[in-house]
Amino acid sequence: MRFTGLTFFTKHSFRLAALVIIVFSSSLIGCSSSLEEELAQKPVKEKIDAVGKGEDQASGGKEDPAEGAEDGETPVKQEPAEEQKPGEEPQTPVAPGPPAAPGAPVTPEKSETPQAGPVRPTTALKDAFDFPVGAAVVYERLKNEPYSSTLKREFSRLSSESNFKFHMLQPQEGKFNFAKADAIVAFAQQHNMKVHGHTLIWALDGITPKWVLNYKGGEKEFDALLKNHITTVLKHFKGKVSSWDVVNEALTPGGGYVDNIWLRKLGEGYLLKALKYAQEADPSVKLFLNDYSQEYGGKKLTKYLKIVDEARAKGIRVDGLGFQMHTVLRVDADMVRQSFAKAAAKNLLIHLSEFDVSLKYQKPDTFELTEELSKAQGAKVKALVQAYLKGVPKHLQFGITTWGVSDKDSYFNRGYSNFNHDYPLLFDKNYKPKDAYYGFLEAGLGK
Ligand code: 9MR
Repeated sequence: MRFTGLTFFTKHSFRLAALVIIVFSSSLIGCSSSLEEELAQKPVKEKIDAVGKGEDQASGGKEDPAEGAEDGETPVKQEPAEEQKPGEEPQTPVAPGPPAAPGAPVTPEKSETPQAGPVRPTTALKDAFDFPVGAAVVYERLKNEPYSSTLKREFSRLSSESNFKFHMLQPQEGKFNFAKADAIVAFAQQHNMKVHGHTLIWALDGITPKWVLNYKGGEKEFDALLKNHITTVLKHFKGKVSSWDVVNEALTPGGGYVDNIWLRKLGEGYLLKALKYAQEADPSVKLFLNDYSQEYGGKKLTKYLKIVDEARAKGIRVDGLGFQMHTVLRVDADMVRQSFAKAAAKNLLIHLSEFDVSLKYQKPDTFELTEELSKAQGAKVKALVQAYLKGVPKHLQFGITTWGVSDKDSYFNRGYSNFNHDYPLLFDKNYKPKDAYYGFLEAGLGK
């Protein structure tokens, strides 16, 4: 029996989970928002990720059952829940919500609008900045218009939502499949874009292929497995992919190590091993540790900076930190600036690696974008990009990557039943630039 995406959720379990999360979140929102409270919302994020993991895992890295569907993603079906069978994915009831920032420290929204008058700048995004402006793509969409022409016109770096992940590149032991990732690289090369690889390891069992979870062996065998995957992938993309997230989401908000197969088999040192193997396989590539909610400062960021010190003391390179920046309107841009500055002070490249500003959080499923919210989003995007420009010295500005291109293809708007009403990105569902786009652009143009 094979699960496809969310097929195992009954309407009942889905609603129940949604209710629990809404009640839980509301109770936090009602309090004055301390950092600890904010971080306590992590379960929402984990559950969201589990949805995605389920989707990808279901395809097992093989041809996606939805291949040929508009965006190549697994469509949502709601079917009766089933018992988990040995070897199958756990059935985590999941309610959607924004991934990282729900409890982020709050500043009152400014009513400032991103554009002063009816005349909008016409510069392409990629031409407004000295660093690459990226978008995370999905292989299946590259042939779609206006997805493809928007990418070519506006962006100078590609990342990928999933096509470079472990389960996609090595779905079965020793059988690497680079076809989709290679196609993304070819598209990028054809259009003069850089490629950022996301991600060699994701520190969560839900996204790790079952063959790895079930792999027989102890430390020595898992060490060899880790080394082989990283070495094979980096050598394959040598000269084509210039930077990598080596490990994604390794830490809990409290700064502990996320439990996962690599931690259990290799101990905390797996993170440094992964960096070392990557460095050995391709010394020219920039190596990142990527995570969410570091932008709000706190224990996670502190721990990453400690890990960087530890790595460097051992001669292991960490070039940069990826701040995902899946965020919401309430986030305080100045506090985010301080987090960037703190990390940059360690001489780390700073990548805003998965930028989007969700609007739907805690709104009903019928939520629609209003002009007022669109303007507020534009102002927030502008403030956050300015925070990046101010907080990160020029030579450490690695770039900003949005997680998708338009609201139509945002991961918020697919795969989640009754959840196609978010507007987190720079382009609307018809690929028309939004206020968020102009906010981003104007920050780059210094307006
Ligand atoms: O957007 C990605 C979604 O399409 C995938 O199904 C999911 C699991 O592979 O991963 C999503 O991307 C995540 C990224 O890899 C890490 N940070 C959080 C992103 C959103 O969940």
